[in-house]
Amino acid sequence: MARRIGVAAAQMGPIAREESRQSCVARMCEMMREAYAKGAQVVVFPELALTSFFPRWYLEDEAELDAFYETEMPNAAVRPLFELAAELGVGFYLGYAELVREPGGGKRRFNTSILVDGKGGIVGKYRKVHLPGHAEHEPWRPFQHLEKAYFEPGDLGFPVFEAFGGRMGMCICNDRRWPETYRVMGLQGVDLVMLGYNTPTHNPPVPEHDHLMWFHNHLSMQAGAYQNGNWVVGVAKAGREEGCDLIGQSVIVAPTGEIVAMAQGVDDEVVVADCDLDRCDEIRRQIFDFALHRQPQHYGLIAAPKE
Ligand code: ING
Repeated sequence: MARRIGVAAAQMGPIAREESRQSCVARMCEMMREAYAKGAQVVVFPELALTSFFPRWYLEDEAELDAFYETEMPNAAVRPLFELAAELGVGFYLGYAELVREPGGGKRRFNTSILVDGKGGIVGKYRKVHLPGHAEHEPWRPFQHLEKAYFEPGDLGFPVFEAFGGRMGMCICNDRRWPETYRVMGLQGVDLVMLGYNTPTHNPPVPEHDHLMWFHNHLSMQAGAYQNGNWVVGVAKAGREEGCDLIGQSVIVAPTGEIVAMAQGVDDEVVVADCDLDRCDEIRRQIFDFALHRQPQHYGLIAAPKE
């Protein structure tokens, strides 16, 4: 019996700096209902889906920065989404900024995603490993990309979780550009990788590549799908957000690397595909049969320490 699962990419349009979490959650609940009506059992929302993409701003005041993070999950603002998930029997991926208060008074900050099942329970958690951008204020830029200042690299690795009848993995935005991300999950037999992204149409250090942002977005996810034989669902926060244009083109990618569904606009938009998880075997039993073909004795450099 094929392991089929209805998957929705719930792309979000801009989130204003002053927009409340309640407003974002209401938008996501509306999209979850639409996804459910279209046959989805799991809905993927973007990276940092509860607030505007705040790493674009240099924030000197710690209290102002802290206001963009969640200190508990779920919490009052997000609970309606968890309750709707349980009501409809629909799971979801949610990206958000996580603030961990340490016993000694310290704070740890992560760019985080969770996987919630159709009963409204958290079944998986991931913290973004590959942090792009810069750690210091760089006034020359039309907008900042201060993820290296506002988050620390994830400390959970790339785990894979049993849910929705298969093996589910997560990553976040820049992670999707790194082959190691998909391979570590592929070696754990992942069937479906979910990810959200906030990707500006303009990359200040390399403006000559701006016209390639859409191509590199899909190239990365299609390669990750094909080279590991898994589905990939990549979901944008899109549109002109606080003066910064973000790419859309959220997609659902089959293990063959084919794009089977794509968002058309740059606002809130739900696209759904019927994903047969057994299609992973078309790839994993053939060209990328890891047991049969991999030669790890030659791959050591990939995991060698940087220094
Ligand atoms: N955003 C971007 C991304 O990886 C970026 C950062 C933009 C990297 C342009 C390279 C080029 O899609 C996040 N949030 O990682």
